[in-house]
Amino acid sequence: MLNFSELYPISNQARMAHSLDGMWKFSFDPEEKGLLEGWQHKLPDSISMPVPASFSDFFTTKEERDYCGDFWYETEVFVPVEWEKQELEIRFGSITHRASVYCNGNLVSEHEGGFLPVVAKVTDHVKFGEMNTFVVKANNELSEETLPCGTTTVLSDGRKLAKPYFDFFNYSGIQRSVWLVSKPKESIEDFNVDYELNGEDAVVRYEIMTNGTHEVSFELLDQEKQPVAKSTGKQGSVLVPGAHLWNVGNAYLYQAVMRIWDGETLIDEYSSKIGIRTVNIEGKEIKINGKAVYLKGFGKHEDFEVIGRGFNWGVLKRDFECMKWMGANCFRTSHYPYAEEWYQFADEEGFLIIDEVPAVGMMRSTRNFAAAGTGKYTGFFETPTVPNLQKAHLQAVEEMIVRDKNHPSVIAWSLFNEPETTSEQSKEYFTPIFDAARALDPQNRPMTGAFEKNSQPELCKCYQLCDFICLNRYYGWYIKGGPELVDAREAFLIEMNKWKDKNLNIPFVFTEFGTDTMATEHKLPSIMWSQEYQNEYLDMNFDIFDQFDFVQGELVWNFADFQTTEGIMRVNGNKKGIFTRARQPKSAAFVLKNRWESMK
Ligand code: GCB
Repeated sequence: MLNFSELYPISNQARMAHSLDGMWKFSFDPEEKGLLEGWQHKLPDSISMPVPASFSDFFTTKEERDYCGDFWYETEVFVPVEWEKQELEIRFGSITHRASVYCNGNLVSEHEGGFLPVVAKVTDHVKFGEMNTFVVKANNELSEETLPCGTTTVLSDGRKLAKPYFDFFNYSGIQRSVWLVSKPKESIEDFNVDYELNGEDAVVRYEIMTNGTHEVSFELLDQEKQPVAKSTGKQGSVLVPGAHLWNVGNAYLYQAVMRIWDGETLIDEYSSKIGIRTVNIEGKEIKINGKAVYLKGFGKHEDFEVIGRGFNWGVLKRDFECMKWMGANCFRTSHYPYAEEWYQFADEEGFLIIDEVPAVGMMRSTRNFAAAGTGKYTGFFETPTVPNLQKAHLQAVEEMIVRDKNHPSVIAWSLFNEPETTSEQSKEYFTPIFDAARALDPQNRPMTGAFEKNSQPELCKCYQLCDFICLNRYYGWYIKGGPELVDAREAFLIEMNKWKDKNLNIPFVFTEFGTDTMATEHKLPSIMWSQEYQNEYLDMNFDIFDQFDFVQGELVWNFADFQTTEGIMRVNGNKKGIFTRARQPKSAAFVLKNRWESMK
């Protein structure tokens, strides 16, 4: 059980959410002297730093861009006297990767994990009617005991360097919005909804968690804000006659309004948009509202020029416009839960999301994505660090599901990306993770994980945990690329036939397939890295997908080019984007658009 509420901040007659986004103060602390010198009270020397944003790409020196270790943020905020009777919280959408939060010098929260909210109760530490100082001590080192996995090395000049076991830049900082939240002492802490469809009608079951004993009410408003159903009690259900369903590409959102009452007096109110829809797996099909849907779309990243992984509504808007233009209906939040605004917008747009926990890099190689293709990797789940890692993994699963469970866009949970899955130890590691996730989701959504090439049907010990299977496959890129494409096709077919022979009778979704492609390169005949090759590779993959009726989705890698660690495998980042990093289409975008539009 989480000891804080993850509800997204809102303002109404009972609550206030005051944005703390803007320019904060910032200091690196390579010598880790901040605490001893009392920086938790106030930063001595500082520079300015925008929030939300990753700090790296603002800088003009490598030392600052690649900084690894402790770093600090500070802001000041006035807290009005009128909030004295309220409960106050500071809420960060995330702090990457770990943080201690101080209010006027007092430690109010410690949090591990860089992609889920950090919430601290600060009522007992704020000064009402005065300015208050909030300080964050953060750290972005990587280890094999925390998610995502990697190591931290020390260079000969004494600087620390993050060595990710994953293929995206280790962007860090306060990368999502920050809010000061004032809410009643007795308040709504969480809620669950789940749905049953009966012909034209729907039953909405609900559960409201509060920290008190007063009467609770639940009301549903339609899109015109007209009441359509009402009930009282912390748990219950309401009937919605002639329900408007939330559908793919055609979203209908109701407003759930929850209130706590003392007789006629309102104590607290929280409202949230919800979409009535069901998700289930039936044989080889993924069904939304009982209708089979083929997933078309992308693996994405939160990644953009200058702001790194910082949340930005403009980037979000452009990405959705590009995805809609292409006829996509789905994306995977590879390889971590995204800022909550992505899910809110997907709810509005009728997009489907496979929500992924930051369990990436569970293979001991800085190039696991490449090593994957060659079979060279060492057992990951056989080291003394595993129990701590599993604890961090379970915590991230809980925080992700509690945060995202009420979004209609979320149709499945991905509990890992490309771990080692062929040992008994991997099965022992993942079984409790899947059990915990299943117990947490009130909507019993399907559970899955993304499997790399070594997770072959005859070797993998973890696909059995999944309700549908996600495959990341690079036949024609990491395996037999360029002139060998014809053999890549054969090898791909051999693997697919082995899966077919298993008769699993469950859906498969390709969650990665793609080629690095330079937007500058054209070549006739094609060559690897040219736009023509990306198209040929895609055509070969489509030909395979279309031969197997259990393939129920294709999420190409990646939506856009993105930043990675430097190295011989990457040209200023991963270039597998269908769009450039500036969100302009490569020619493959037109190939995919044609295919996806014709699949409607
Ligand atoms: C993968 C990883 C992804 C990489 C991709 C690649 O298998 O899951 O994070 O970016 O391959 O392009 O190599």
